[in-house]
Amino acid sequence: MGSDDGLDSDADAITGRTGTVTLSAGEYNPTLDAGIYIPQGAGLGDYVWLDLNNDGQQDANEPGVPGVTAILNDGGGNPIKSTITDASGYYTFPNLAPGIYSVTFTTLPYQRLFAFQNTGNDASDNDVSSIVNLPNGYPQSGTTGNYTLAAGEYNPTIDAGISNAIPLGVSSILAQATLREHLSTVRWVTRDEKNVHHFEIERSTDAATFTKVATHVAVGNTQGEQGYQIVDDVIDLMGETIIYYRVKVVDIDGRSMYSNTVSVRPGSSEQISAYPSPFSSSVLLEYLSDTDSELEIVMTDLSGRKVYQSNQEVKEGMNRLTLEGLGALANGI
Ligand SMILES: [Ca+2]
Ligand SMILES: [Ca+2]
Ligand SMILES: [Ca+2]
Ligand SMILES: [Ca+2]
Repeated sequence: MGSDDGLDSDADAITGRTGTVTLSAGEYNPTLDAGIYIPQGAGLGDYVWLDLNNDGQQDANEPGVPGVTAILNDGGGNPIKSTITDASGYYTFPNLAPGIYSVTFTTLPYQRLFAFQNTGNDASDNDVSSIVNLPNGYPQSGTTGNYTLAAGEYNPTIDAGISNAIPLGVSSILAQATLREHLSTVRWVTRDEKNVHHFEIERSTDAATFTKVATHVAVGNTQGEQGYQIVDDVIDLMGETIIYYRVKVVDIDGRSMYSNTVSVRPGSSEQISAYPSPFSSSVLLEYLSDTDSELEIVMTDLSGRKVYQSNQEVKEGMNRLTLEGLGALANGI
């Protein structure tokens, strides 16, 4: 019936049987819609696919994803049984009692996310609407909403889409640097790494020309903050007034982004370092003072223009000062 064998019913309207179809071992034939499932009770399925164009819809050129575990839950979300998608990405839970069900999909391919959910035609969309993530930020599982099956109803539209997009980068990176004797310690904190490969620590004495002085492997995929540090021996640069550092984030595909630029001052026994965040209007200063005194804070941008000035009381030892309300001035100290 109908011109599209993928959409029509292959059951004979009178006998309820399909014609003879040859299946090889393990093969699932998704074109046998009505005839295979309906005779014994209700059921649901039936597909996990790779959403190549990331539109949340199954397209003709997009492949099924084998080996994904599908868990059938009752109306209370309690697992009842599980199966695994076949070589073509299909799964089915046949012969179910009428009732309320949801499906949880787990064991996704390595470092993949779910596709856009409930976008467009429900017959060919991704129905995963509730996702539990692993510590590395990738999904441990995703669960659909609830579906009500009537007696004898088979619902093949409960599908999961796997996103083709590989997320990259970090949502933020913040660096700081301190100098003790002739050793610079450069610390940086990332937030939400996605497929980060490594970091390159770059140094400059003029804030214009930077040279790579170290590399550091990345955890790669994180949720929340992750800290790193390296120590850079600058004994040959102790005659410089100021040494700048920045950290380059390199993704697995070679894309990169930079942290803020930070600095240390070899010529001064008093050390100051600033940790501006590109996403806030405040700056944290760490200032190592020889005496109790008043510190005049002057910030200039990279062209030497004065952009901020204030006086702060400091005590002998390490002082931590937060400067608020800097707005757009928080870059380029
Ligand atoms: Ca698609
Ligand atoms: Ca849907
Ligand atoms: Ca659907
Ligand atoms: Ca389907």
